Amino acid sequence: MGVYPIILTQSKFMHRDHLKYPFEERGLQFGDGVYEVIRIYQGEYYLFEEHIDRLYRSAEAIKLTLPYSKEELKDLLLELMTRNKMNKDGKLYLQATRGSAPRDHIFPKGVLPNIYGYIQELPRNLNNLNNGVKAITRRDARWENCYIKSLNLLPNVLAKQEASENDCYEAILHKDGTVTECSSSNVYLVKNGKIFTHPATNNILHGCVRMAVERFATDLNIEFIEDAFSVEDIAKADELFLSSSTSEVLPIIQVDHTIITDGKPGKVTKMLQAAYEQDAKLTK
Ligand code: PSZ
Repeated sequence: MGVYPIILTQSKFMHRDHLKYPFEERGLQFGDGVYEVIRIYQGEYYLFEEHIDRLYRSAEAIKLTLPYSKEELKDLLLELMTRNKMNKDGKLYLQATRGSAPRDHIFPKGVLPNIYGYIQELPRNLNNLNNGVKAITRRDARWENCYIKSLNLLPNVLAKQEASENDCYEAILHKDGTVTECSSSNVYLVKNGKIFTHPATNNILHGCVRMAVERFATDLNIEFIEDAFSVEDIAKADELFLSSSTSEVLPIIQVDHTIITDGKPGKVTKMLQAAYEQDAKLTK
């Protein structure tokens, strides 16, 4: 799906073909930066505030000062949408790095962050949403600060690649048997009508859709319990699902060789999907 031609760099707009990246750039050389992916429905950002807040939290956690206020950034991102005349379903990718400077681990002085953002078309994957997806389990080999949405994604990339090589959509990650999250989504287990998921500690990314799922569960009078489940618990689960900005609320119907219940999306998962569609003002 195509990237729209006008991109945001620093505080300016330009054609994507004109973007030049310096030879020495801290995002490229150190992964020294943070990013966000925001879902777009019909030309409007979904969970906009939540994503902007998280970007600033991530930036602060790596001691990166963004050169504008949240309001200024939101205005720039809205302008990016209108400049591209974007009115479809899609996503925004936005990253901020510690800038361009001679390669040195120590932070450069007096250097502004490099920022770029672009939008891309992305239709909803109704087939996955309706039928569910398969997952593998893998050891969570990441660092201790997974709440930071950092550009360092190598363990995530390797886990997702293994999932793909096993004809699966996601890799469910675990630390000593305790499930944390997936390579690029949060994961939940449903048992006896209750939702279980890893608490929002430093070991997981605090998903914006995860926050929304908690809100939907509360509205639906479904218990949302921030208590981690184990890889062993998966075999006894009634339902399993994951969430992310691009995946939405997505049923998981098989994990490794275990089929979850009858291999079909479960009742609670479907209720949350319906709540999501209502919240995001979607029509199927
Ligand atoms: O397009 C994509 O591939 C996307 S869009 C969002 C993600 C991937 N991932 C976000 C993410 C993540 O990377 C990890 C490790 N855990 C959870 C999530 C879900 O975060 P939200 O709900 O904010 O998208």
